[in-house]
Amino acid sequence: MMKTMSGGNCNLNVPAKNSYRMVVLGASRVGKSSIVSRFLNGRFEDQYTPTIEDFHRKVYNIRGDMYQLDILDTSGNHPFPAMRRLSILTGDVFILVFSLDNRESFDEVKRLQKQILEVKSCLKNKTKESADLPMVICGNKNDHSEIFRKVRTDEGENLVSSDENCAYFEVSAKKNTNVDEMFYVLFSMAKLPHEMSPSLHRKISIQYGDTFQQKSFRMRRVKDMDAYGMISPFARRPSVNSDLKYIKSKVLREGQSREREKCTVQ
Ligand SMILES: Nc1nc2c(ncn2[C@@H]2O[C@H](COP(=O)(O)OP(=O)(O)O)[C@@H](O)[C@H]2O)c(=O)[nH]1
Ligand SMILES: [Mg+2]
Repeated sequence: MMKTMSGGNCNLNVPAKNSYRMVVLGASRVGKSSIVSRFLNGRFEDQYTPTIEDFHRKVYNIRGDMYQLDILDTSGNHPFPAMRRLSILTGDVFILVFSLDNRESFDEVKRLQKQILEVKSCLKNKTKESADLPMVICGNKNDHSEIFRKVRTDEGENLVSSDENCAYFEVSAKKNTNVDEMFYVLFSMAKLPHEMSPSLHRKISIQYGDTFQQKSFRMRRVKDMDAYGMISPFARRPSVNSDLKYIKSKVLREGQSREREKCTVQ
């Protein structure tokens, strides 16, 4: 199955198996949108702009293969619990953010981690321990002086100690500390190409959209890189109906690959 995506005046065909969704969750004002902004365009803004629910899409050409990463930057308020549940259900990889100077935001991350494991293990028909869910817990704002710190490093590390698909990072979106490393580890845990990390691909503008898909695209660009990423400027958050279809197709595909694995083992 191929998904056709319009990017400007170009159409990009990304195989459904190469389409992923990253969901960013956490209390308000902890720096979720700032981390997403670092990921997408390397910028940081001191000004606070409340997020309702932002949706972004990045498309990659990595060694000639097309990948798509959708990013759901949630609000933190979640007036509708069903919508949060839906966001969790559609997520393939998760970033849970708290602020190191805010204890309540850490408690919220603990609740979110529990909820994600419950919801996803139920969907995958697995136990919470074997849910196999790539997740990074991020203590943000580590540029602040240590006297403001309300959460110890070992408390953050404890949240991930029993799960090899879960990692803890202390980052600063403001100073761009540890942000690239965090994405690199998240993509490695999810078995996604590590070139999806911001520093490991060349950023391409939408004007190259038409040629972006071609296998020969890389030959015309710099020789030392063979991974390119482009932000889709017209991405819209899919409807609830599309989300439900997405979940269903993922479950079916995972079921099929489990069946295939069983066949190879037997
Ligand atoms: N000092 C500092 N401030 C940050 C950092 N990340 C975000 N902020 C600020 O915290 C506020 C909330 O950030 P935002 O990304 O909008 O938080 P969100 O509500 O979780 O999306 C903004 O004023 C940001 O400038 C950081 O790493 N260090
Ligand atoms: Mg935000």
